[in-house]
Amino acid sequence: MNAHANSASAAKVARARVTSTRAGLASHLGLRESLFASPDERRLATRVEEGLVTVESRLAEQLSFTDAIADATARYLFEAGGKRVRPALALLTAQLGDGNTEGVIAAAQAIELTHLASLYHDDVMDEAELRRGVPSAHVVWSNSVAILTGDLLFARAARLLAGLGEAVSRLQSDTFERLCLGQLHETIGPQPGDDPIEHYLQVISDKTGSLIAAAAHMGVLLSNAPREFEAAMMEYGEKIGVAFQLVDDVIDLSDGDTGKNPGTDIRAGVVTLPMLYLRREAEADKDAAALLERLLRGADTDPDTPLPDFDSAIAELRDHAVTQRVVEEARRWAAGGVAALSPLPQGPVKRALTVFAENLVSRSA
Ligand code: GRG
Repeated sequence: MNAHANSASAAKVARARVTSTRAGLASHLGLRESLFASPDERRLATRVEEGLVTVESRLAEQLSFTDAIADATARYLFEAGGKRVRPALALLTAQLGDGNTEGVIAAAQAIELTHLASLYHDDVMDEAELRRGVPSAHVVWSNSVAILTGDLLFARAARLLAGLGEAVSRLQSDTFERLCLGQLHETIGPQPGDDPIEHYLQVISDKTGSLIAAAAHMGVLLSNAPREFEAAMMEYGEKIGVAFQLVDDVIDLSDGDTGKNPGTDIRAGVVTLPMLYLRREAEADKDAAALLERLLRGADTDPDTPLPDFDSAIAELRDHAVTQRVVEEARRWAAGGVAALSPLPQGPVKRALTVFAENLVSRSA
C-alpha cells in the first residue's frame, strides 16, 4: 500500500473509531445518559469527546512503523475495538485544569498504547483465543510476533511521553513496572503464607489499577491542574481500577457482547475472585465443594470441546452468593474511589467521575 492509501485508510479507520468512541463514551462511562443535563455538564462532555476524537485519529497515525507487517500487527487490536476508558479518564481529569492540552492528548495516546501493548503480551501468556471479539494476535501470527508488537507499541508510548517532564516519565516507568510485577505475581501465584485473596487483590491493583490511576493522574499533571488533586486522582484511579477488574470477573460468567463464552477465564485457568471465594467456601460447605470440583474439571481443557456440565456449573456460579459478594466488593472499591474525590471542588468533573465509578459497577448488573 502506498503512503497516500495508508493515510487515507488510517483516516477512515479513525472516523469509524470516532463514531464508536462516541458511542463508547456514552455507553461505557454512561455519562451522556446519566449526567449531561446542565449546560456545564454538556460543555464538559463536548470537550472530552473532542479530545477523544483527536486522540483516536492521532493513534491511527501513530500506528505506522514504515513496515507493512508491523503496521498490520500493531493496528490489528487497535482496529478490533476497545472502550478507550483510559484516554477518556485522562481527558476528563484534565478538565480540572487547562483541558485538552497537547501534553494531555499525547499522554492519553501513550496510556492507550501501553494498555494495547499489555493486551498483546497478556494474551500470549494466558494463551487467550480471543481479544476484543477477534482471534488474539498470537493466534493470527505467532507468540513472537505478538510479543514484539507489544514491545513496539510500548516503545511508541515512551516516545510520545518524551519531553513531557520528569514526573510524567517517572509515572510511566513506575506504572510499567507495576504492570509487569502484577503479571509476574499472577504467573507465580501466592507463595506459602500469602492469603490468596489478598494476593489476588494486589495483582489486580498492579495489573489494572495502576494504569487507570496513571491515566487519571496524567490528566491532572499535564493540564496544570492544582497539585493537590494528584494524590486524589491516583487513589480514585487505583480503586476504580480494582472495581473494574472485579466487575470483569463477574462479566466473565455471563453471556454478553464480549465474544467470549461464559466462564472463558475460568476454563483457561485464570484466577478470578468468584472462584477464590468459592474455594474458601468449599472448605466448609459440601455443595460449594461439589460446584468447585465441576468447575475445576473444566479448567485447562480445550476450549473448543463442548463441556455441558462445565457450562451449567458456570451458570450456577453466576447465581451463587459468592458472585453477589464479588459485586458488593466491587461496589466497595468504587465507593472508595468516589470518597477519594473529596479534595475536588463540586462541579461537573467531580460529578462525571462519580457517575463513571458508579456505572463501572452497574456493568455487571
Ligand atoms: C508490555 C505494557 C506491557 C506489559 C507487560 C502483560 C503485562 C505486563 C501486564 C498485563 C496487564 C493486563 C492485560 C491487565 C488487564 C487489564 C484489563 C482490565 C484489560 C481489559 O481492559 P478494557 O476492558 O479493554 O479496558 P478494552 O478492550 O475495552 O480496551
